[in-house]
Amino acid sequence: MKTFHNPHHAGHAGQQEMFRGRMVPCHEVPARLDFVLAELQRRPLGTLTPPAVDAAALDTAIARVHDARYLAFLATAWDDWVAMDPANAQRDALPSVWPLANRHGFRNDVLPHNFAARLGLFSFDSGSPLTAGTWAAARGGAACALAAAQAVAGGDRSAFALSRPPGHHAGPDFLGGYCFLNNAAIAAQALRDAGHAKVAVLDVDYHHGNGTQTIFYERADVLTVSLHGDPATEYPFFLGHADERGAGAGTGFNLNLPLPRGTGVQAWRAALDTALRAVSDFGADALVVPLGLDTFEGDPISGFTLQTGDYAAVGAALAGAGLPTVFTFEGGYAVDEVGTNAVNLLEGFQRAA
Ligand code: Q9C
Ligand code: ZN
Repeated sequence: MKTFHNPHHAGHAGQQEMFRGRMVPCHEVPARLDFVLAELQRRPLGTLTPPAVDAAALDTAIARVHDARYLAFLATAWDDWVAMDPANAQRDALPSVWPLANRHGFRNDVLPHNFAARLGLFSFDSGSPLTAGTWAAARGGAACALAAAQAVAGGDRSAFALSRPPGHHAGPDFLGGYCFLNNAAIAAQALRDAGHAKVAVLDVDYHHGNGTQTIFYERADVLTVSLHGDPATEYPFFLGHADERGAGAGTGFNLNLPLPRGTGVQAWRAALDTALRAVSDFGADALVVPLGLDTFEGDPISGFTLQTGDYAAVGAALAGAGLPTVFTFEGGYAVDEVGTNAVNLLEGFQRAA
């Protein structure tokens, strides 16, 4: 399994996120990736390189998934933030005002000139700091996803996009949940564009993959499946319920398996089997796994109780799908254990594949 790691990731290093009325240190820190990289150096699964993708091909791949208006916002967001006030260069950009959707009458068709308003327009939480290096890091991550998809489309059994910031909460035109560009969706679309007729996304992060669900919600060529903490109590709260089955042509091509906080490995593995059956019934010819390790018992912001020793069997179960597979690195905030847990899963996959 080739791993493509993002050389620009450390440029995205938020200082603080808003949590229950105060600012707390960010959970999504550069050390997360460093620990996975170190573990892959200790227990190699294949080559470990930065992605080498054509810049124009990368722009195309990103634009297949994200709206032009959102990408234009992201590309200049840091400069626009600093232009508001030179002192902002020392502070992360966080939103503080949002246009509520649905019946509230706020417009989202008129692009505000005010940067704070635009940041709110394109985001859904105040926990995802945008910093000087965010755009380069997010783009570098998309390059990892594209390189991994290209490797798999070229015949590799599997590939790993080892990047941060994560991606599965980012939608066509919004950031949130520490995510800016949806790496898993970029990989899935790249696989489609390379000729894979049916691509399944099986999201095993603790949190519902709302961005990926939204991107593919009306499509029948990409099945999205997510097992996650029940949004009734868990982030991202406003999506991820079992009755969301897709819309229009995509009806029947989204499956959510919400599980209560406190779920242990036995019930979680049963849900994974249900997810894998759906992938098989769909007739997928390629698989993308948004790989969050925040299902771990020791995760500081999550509520499942999987153990380090459980992850190899999870990897083996995923290999049982028998599909060319791209993994994208998502959540997992128990920094000391995230490398061991990630490589346990990937090694379990590789041994069984
Ligand atoms: N202070 C991913 O795992 N807020 N994103 C949690 C805890 C957001 C998680 C609040 C969690 C986002 C990729
Ligand atoms: Zn997560």
